[in-house]
Amino acid sequence: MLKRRDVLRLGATGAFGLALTNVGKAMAGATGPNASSPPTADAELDRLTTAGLRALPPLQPADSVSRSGQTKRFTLALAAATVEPLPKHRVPVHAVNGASPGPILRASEGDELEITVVNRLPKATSIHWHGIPIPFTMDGSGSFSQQAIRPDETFVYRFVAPQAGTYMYHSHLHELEFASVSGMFIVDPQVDGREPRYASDIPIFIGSIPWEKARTAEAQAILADGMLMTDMAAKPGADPLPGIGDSMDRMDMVEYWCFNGKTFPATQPIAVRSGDLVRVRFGNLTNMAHPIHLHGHWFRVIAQDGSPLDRPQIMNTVPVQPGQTIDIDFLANNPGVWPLHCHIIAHMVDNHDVMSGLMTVVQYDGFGLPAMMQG
Ligand SMILES: [Cu+2]
Repeated sequence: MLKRRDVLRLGATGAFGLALTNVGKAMAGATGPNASSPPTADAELDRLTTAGLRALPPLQPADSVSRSGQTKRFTLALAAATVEPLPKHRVPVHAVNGASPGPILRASEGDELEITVVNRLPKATSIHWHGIPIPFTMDGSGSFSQQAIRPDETFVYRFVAPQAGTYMYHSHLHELEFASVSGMFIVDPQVDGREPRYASDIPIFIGSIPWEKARTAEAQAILADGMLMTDMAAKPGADPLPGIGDSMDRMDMVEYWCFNGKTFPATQPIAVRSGDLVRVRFGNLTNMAHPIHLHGHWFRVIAQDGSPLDRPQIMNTVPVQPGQTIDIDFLANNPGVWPLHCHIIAHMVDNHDVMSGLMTVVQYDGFGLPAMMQG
C-alpha cells in the first residue's frame, strides 16, 4: 500500500509510476495465443511505425446537408432510477429511460428529428442538444430559449440532423444535480465514402456518479485524509487507500468514474479482430478533462466536437475536455488485451479495487479477459 510519505518522497511522477504498476495487477489472468512468446515476424513490426495510420484518408465533412425525407422519432422519459455502476453498488440518480447515460440517439444527416421529452422528475428542466446548430427555440438551453418543461409535462423537440459527427445531449437546468440526465447523439453521413469503413464504431460516454449513501463514512475518511484532517473523519480507518494522491486528487476519488455508466472492471470490453479498423467516439460531460490513453497502439484523432480534422493527429493519449467530443480510430495490429484508460490516477482508483474508474480493454479475438473483468 502506498503511504503519504511515499507519495511525498516519490513526487507526483514516481507515485504515478507505482500506481500504474497496478495496471499490470489488474491485467493478471489475461491470456491469449501469444501470452508468453514475444512476436518476431517481420510483418508484425508494422506496429512500430505510424505508416498505416498516415495512409488512411481523413473523414470528409459535408459541404451541405439536404433533407433525407426520413423522420426519426425518439422518446426520452426523465425520471428517478437506480443505477449500478459496479455490481452491488446501487445509486439513485435522475435518469433517461431508466438509465444513465440515456440511449444513444442515432440519425443520418438531413433526417427530421422528433424527440419527445417527458419530465417525470420533481423539478422543471429542458434538454440541450450539445454541439448541434439548430433553431434557437429548440436549443433546450433552459430559460434562454424555452419555458422549462415542468414536472409531468412533455415537450417535443424538432430539428434536422446536422453534418455527420459525434454530439451529446443533457439537461440544462440544475446542471450539477441533473448531470446524469445525458447521453450521446451520433449522426451518420447521408452518402457513403466520406468515412473509412470501420469494423466497429464504439461510443464511450464519460460520466461520473457519486458514491452511494452507504459509503458516506468511507468518503469522509478519504476527504479528511486528503486534507490531513484525519481526526475529523467519523471513521478514519474507512479510507481504503490512505495516502494516495493529494487533496484535489482525493476529492475525485469519491465518485464512480464511468465509461457508459459503468466503472472498471464492470466496463464493456472493446472486442476487435486483427486487421480491424476501429473507431471510438468519446463524449465528456464531467467537469474534468480526461487524458485517454491506449496501450500498444497509436491512434488518429479524426474529429473534435463533431467536426472532422483535415489533418488527423496521431497520438496515444488524447485529452477529452469537459463538454467535448473526440473521435479516434486505430488499426488493430497488435494482438492482446490492452488497457484503454484515463491517465489521471484519481479517476482509476475510485473503489476498494485499486484499478477501477475510467478504464476498459481492447480485447482481441482469442484473448481472455483479465480475471477481475470476468466478475
Ligand atoms: Cu480522468
